[in-house]
Amino acid sequence: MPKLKFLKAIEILDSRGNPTLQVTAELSDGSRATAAVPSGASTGSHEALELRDGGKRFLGRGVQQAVKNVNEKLAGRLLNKEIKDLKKTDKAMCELDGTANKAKLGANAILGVSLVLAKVLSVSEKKPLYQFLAEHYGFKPDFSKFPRPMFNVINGGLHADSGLSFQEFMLLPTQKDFPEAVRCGAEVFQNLLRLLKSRAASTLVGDEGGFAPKLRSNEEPMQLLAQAIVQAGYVLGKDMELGLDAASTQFLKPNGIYSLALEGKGLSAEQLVALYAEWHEKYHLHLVEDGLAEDDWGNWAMMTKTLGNLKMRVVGDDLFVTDVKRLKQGVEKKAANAILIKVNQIGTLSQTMAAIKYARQHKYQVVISHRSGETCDTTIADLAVAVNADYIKAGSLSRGERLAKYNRLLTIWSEENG
Ligand code: 2PG
Ligand code: MG
Repeated sequence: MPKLKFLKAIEILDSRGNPTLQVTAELSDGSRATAAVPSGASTGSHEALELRDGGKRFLGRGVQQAVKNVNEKLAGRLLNKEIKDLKKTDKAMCELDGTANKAKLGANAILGVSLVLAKVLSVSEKKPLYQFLAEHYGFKPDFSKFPRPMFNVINGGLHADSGLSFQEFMLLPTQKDFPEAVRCGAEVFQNLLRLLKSRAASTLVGDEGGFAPKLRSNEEPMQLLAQAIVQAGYVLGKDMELGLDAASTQFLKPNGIYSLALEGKGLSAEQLVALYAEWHEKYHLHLVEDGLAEDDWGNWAMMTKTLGNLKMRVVGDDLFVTDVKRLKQGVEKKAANAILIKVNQIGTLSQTMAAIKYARQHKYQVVISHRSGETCDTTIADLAVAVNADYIKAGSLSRGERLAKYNRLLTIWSEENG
């Protein structure tokens, strides 16, 4: 068994120009790999802690302390040790941290090491990362069933200054063939560009590569998507459905009312759920993520009952934060029927896998997701294939850090089905 001979983190920049960690590892057999850590903007308050330096450097967002924690504390614990069981190494890092939310060493520090150790072991075993991950964590991928992409082509909320309360308006192609699904999404994206140009609306993109025009209402993006789909020669409801990440914690007011700024009106949880149901009828809205706020458990059950009856996916992101403990609560309360998985919400790959397994056991659908602050690291594409995820959400069809994930999936597809 190879030993860990080299482990080094440095500070790099993510897609928003904010610092994040890149970690490189080398084993005694010469295998070498590098991984980078993503970062969110609309973060759930129950996520593991992302360690930032504060102070003047990078407006307080530096990660020098997290880098130091990798290079001194985590390297001190792992160097010259055999690396073979990732559950053990992840556990060792969590124990060294000793806090419930990785506050001492930083979830960004721990995740960087967790990811790079998986990558370097896959190199050592001469296996593609997705195959290594599947075997290591006991999944049996079915390569004929690739995750369905969720293309976030109109950006709002904290990801753009479009003024939209809802954060992500997504295209969900129905094609089973992954390259066809990508083509369909890309064609609609290009038609959306034309449509916006014809209306003299802005075609600048937001954090996740979706357009961010200033619109009059939160419904207008749904109308635009429906139109772009027709213009591209596709049929809404047949070739394509729609998805929405409301990220609603961001517009919940202390009085329990969800405030839609563009419309100048506030909605109760029941009214918001009724709106999703209406959009299901009108626009084939198939999936709603964080349709209600992260601690609104009681209303989540009401939402899942209502939308679940329409066969819609009700996805918990900030609600579950990739944490088995919160997911267990969700299963007990029948709060949702799908979970969004983000590796940095929990901070190790092994805990991420545990959440995915628990979700599967309880018939929850699994969505593997990027963060709004990304790098060109493509680990989540391999992860999605390894666990046979139902969906993958990696942003729009522009911006290199988003396309890196879809292009990696196209590569895996061609290796396995080509
Ligand atoms: C989300 C994500 C990713 P962020 O809310 O699902 O799209 O955004 O990374 O800003 O939390
Ligand atoms: Mg979300």
